[in-house]
Amino acid sequence: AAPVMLSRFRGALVGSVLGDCIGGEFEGAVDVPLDRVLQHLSALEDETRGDGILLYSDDTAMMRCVADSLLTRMAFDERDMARRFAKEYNLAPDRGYGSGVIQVLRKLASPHLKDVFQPAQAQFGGRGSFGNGGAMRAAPFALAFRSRNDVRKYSRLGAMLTHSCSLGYNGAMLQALAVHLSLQGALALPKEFINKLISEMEEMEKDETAQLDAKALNLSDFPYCSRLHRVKELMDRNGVSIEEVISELGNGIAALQSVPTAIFCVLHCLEPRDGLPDQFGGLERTIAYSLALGGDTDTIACMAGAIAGAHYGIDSIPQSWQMSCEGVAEADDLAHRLYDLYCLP
Ligand code: 8NA
Ligand code: MG
Ligand code: MG
Repeated sequence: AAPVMLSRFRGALVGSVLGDCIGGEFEGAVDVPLDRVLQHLSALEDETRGDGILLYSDDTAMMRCVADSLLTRMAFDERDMARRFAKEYNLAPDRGYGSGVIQVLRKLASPHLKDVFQPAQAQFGGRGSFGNGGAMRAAPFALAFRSRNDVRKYSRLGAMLTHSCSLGYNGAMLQALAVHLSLQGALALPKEFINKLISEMEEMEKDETAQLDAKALNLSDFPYCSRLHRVKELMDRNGVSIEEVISELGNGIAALQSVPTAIFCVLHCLEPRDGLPDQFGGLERTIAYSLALGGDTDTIACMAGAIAGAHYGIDSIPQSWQMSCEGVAEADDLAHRLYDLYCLP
């Protein structure tokens, strides 16, 4: 089983980087025809293409900070992780960070800061960010910790360094748990996979803070659970259109409008789909489909890529795609090292 698990670890982090790099092309686009997606993807196979390597964005920059911190400290250390976020932002501020999170990253750079969770709590009039920036970087938590309890606990805390609204950190936990289950092969039974995630989120959304945040934002109670129920309905429906997926699940920068969407992309693409090339494997289908939804394409493809990569493994990822994206070798190295950490007795 060991080589299978290593392949899944590598698939998760490389899949995440590919989604970010390849998805960047359509970030913020309202309407992305499938033709354009397939054109963009087939250009990756052309070694003579002129426009060079596809760069990664904030999603990968922060994911690397999470992985580096967990590896160096061999545990979750909030001060170390916060310092890495701040330092990375300072070195490369133009990676496409959300306009709110930049203020947090600047405050985290201060050596006088006592409580590293405080800057995030001050965001948006004290409500905290509900953006998907905690979720986009959550995959390494699933690779660093064996116990599901630890994955829950530390993915939540890791997200709270920038996203203190429960919609933000609960989205990050959902993403980490989806990767955790996928690493264990749980996508072999898709119905059970989604049911497990629903019962996980039921526990989290019982929380009083989660209930209050949902009310304050005019959302129904148990917002993640209700989205995941919609995912389940869409899984059962034949010939579901892109428009339906966007209107039922969303494609935006809020975690609530993108984490369940990414999970749906993975589930929907477990089988061949009309409009996607027959020669595509599941990971290629998942990334193509995520891009065709438009909206926050880099982040949705990054999250879907991590979950799908954990399921299909590194060998499912075309070499030409890997060679077209910045940061793939580094992500692969982090995955190897996280695997060694995971295997420690
Ligand atoms: P963030 O914490 O700055 O949140 C992103 C945005 O969500 C904010 O700038 C606000 O507009 C809005 N927002 C979040 N919380 C609240 C709130 N409580 N009240 C009102 N508005 C709120 O950044 P992040 O780290 O969560 O990043 C999220 C996304 O932004 C990522 O996808 C990242 O790639 C980036 N990004 C997205 C686009 C795009 O067009 N989709 C463009 C550039 C950057
Ligand atoms: Mg980004
Ligand atoms: Mg994005």
